[in-house]
Amino acid sequence: MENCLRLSVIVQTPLRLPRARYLDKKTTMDTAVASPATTSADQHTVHGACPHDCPDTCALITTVKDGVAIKLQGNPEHSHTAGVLCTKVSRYIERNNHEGRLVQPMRRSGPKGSGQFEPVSWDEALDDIAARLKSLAGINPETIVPYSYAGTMGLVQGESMDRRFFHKLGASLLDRTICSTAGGEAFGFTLGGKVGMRVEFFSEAKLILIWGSNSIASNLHFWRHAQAAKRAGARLVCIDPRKTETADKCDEHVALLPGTDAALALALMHELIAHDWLDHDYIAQHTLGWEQLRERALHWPPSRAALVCGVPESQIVELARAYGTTKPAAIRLNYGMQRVHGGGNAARAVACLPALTGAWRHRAGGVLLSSSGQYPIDRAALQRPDLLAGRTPRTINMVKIGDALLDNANPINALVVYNSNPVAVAPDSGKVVKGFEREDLFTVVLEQFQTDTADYADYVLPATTQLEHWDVHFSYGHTDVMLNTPALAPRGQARSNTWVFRELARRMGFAEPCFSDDDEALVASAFPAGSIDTEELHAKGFTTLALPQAPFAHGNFPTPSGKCEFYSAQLAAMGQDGLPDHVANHEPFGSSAVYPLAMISPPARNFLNSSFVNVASLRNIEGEPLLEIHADDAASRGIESGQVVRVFNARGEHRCRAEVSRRARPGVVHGLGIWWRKLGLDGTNVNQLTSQQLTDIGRGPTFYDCLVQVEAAPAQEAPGR
Ligand SMILES: Nc1nc2c(c(=O)[nH]1)N[C@H]1C(S)=C(S)[C@@H](COP(=O)(O)OP(=O)(O)OC[C@H]3O[C@@H](n4cnc5c(=O)[nH]c(N)nc54)[C@H](O)[C@@H]3O)O[C@H]1N2
Ligand SMILES: Nc1nc2c(c(=O)[nH]1)N[C@H]1C(S)=C(S)[C@@H](COP(=O)(O)OP(=O)(O)OC[C@H]3O[C@@H](n4cnc5c(=O)[nH]c(N)nc54)[C@H](O)[C@@H]3O)O[C@H]1N2
Ligand code: SF4
Ligand SMILES: [Mo]
Repeated sequence: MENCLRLSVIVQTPLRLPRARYLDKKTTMDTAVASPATTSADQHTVHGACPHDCPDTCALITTVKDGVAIKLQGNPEHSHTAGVLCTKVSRYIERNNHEGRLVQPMRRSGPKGSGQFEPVSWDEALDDIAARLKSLAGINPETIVPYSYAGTMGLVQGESMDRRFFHKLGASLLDRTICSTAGGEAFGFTLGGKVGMRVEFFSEAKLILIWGSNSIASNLHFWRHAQAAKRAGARLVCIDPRKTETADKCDEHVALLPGTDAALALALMHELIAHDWLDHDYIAQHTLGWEQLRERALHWPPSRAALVCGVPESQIVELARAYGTTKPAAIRLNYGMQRVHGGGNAARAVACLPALTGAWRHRAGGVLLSSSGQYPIDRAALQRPDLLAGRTPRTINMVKIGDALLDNANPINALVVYNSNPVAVAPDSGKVVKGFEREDLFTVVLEQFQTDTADYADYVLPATTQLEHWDVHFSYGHTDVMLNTPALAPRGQARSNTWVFRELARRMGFAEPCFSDDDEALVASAFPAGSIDTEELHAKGFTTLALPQAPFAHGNFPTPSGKCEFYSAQLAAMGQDGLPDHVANHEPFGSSAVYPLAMISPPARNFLNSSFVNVASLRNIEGEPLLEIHADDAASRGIESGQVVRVFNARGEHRCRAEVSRRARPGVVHGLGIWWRKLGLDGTNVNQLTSQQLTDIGRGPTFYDCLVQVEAAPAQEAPGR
């Protein structure tokens, strides 16, 4: 490994991050390591899959010449990708070759969070980590906590050897709730799972409600189908507090207040009932709880919902007419609308709509939140929960990591972070940072880059990227299985997550044969034999699941009753309302004179959560952390575009640039995310303001249920950049 030799010369003194440049700028790749898709004398292409947390899960083709990636493009043969990648992943080679890539294991050499590290060998790092974990596990393994999310969505690098390791150890379990559990579980209680329309049939719909989704930014390949529908005469309606780039391109924009979607959905039901735009036969045969839901919906005339949602009554009436009278009508729901207290109920209310009108009868009718429940993934084989051997460790909710790290009664003594950047992405960062600062907390971070979280590590272990490791992927926006074959040798001393957990397992003395499975064996075990076309997967890099075109045309919902459950006995048994209802925000708009503005923090188009924030060409497009604010709210505070503002509430304060924007409605401000704290104006990001409160269903985060006040920062305090 010539790279490592060169590095050991370069990296002699303790490192000061993030400013120090600790990597050689020129990237030297070794030879390609895997079977190519096509080959010529010195150049070949390799099939891959985009690993990012995005519904599109694109098929990639990497062209490799002399061991160096020279081109990355979308696979034109994969119909969902259609040869097109988003701006972010078009820059994946830039990200891969980035001078900030971590290429050497490092040990902390200064105070926590100072970003001071010294290089160590893999053996030294792994021996010490294993020894520390062993000694903690000897007292109580539950004091050890894994923290991971969807930095890669891959089944192998995201949820295989890592889970086996922590199961065998008996570590605390992590409730991975930070994104989708409110809506996901709500769909489970209503439709029976993360199931719904096939994305490709949206192109045949005549009405599409794009609900809580900025599709152009975060679901580009769905947007292609919506555009095709529009060209064929469909009407597109965007339901979103923010006038997004997607709303700009729709026929209609319903700019409701955050957290009021259930009220809107119930008012739509009210109108469907009042005008008898109902499919009585479908309701009778394939739904449960119609009489109760009818009763509930009749309490929500549009006039009432208009007050709650902060939109004109006439707009609700018109939307209901369009939904009740246009066939086929499709709803693209996304997770943006469920990051509030009532997110679960809201998703349930929306999930009921297509059964009322019988929209499911047509393949271009229904609703899609996530398609991931349709994959026959063998998670027991990948994750081996049997290694718990009857133990039932406590579960930590990842949303509440701030509180959990500061809980002295139930201490966390070691945290192993991978595929996630919690210091930037978890809510209530003031507490998260305080937790990570604990001198008595042993923190290991597996990362590709020196993130905000890596700054607090005791050991930073350099991770491979998607171009450098094996994986196999499901998708939550389409229904193909995707294979990722490594195109390049790992950069420097970077190693895959699976390699690290295999090595740790060996050092811990875990003797089960499953700890020796290599990555290709893990790929092979992800789907039960015969459930997918493995030959096609390996030949083309993708294979399509065999699924019906209109999944619920004849009912057959995967619920306990086999029907669309308007009324859920399961929820009622949990002490919850069995019917969907409007559940007010934890911090309802208008409830506080001190914090009169509702803040949402949706994704910036050129970042993917906190990934890509360090890629200069993309960061330059986004500029700086921004707060979009309506002209009236700005004027009453004497704020002008470009000015630095203080955004604050009882949890904290964050400074950023104001942009007086037509995208904001009165009363709602948008702090686009998710910036790295250390690249922001004052070393914070929007999560300094968000809370650790949970959703009604699914124990999810409430990032968009957050009241703040905004004021101009005194001129002398405005930091330059
Ligand atoms: N470019 C880019 N793409 C991404 C991501 C990214 O960060 N950047 N994130 C990825 C991830 S992690 C996910 S989970 C998926 C889905 O990602 P989501 O986070 O759901 O992203 P969006 O589709 O942008 O949807 C958020 C939209 O919901 C709106 N919204 C906020 N509050 C409410 C509300 O109360 N009601 C309604 N109706 N709308 C509301 C926001 O203004 C925003 O436009 O996308 C993925 N794709
Ligand atoms: N305010 C606010 N906060 C939010 C949201 C919001 O809308 N507003 N959205 C929330 C949502 S929906 C989500 S999903 C979460 C996302 O939060 P995270 O899942 O933490 O996502 P990222 O910020 O992209 O961080 C993923 C990290 O994994 C690393 N990584 C990628 N691949 C690998 C690998 O193979 N190995 C290892 N070891 N590391 C790898 C990347 O370098 C990156 O730093 O954030 C949530 N936080
Ligand atoms: S981030 Fe999404 S749109 Fe971009 S390449 Fe990956 S899967 Fe495709
Ligand atoms: Mo997410």
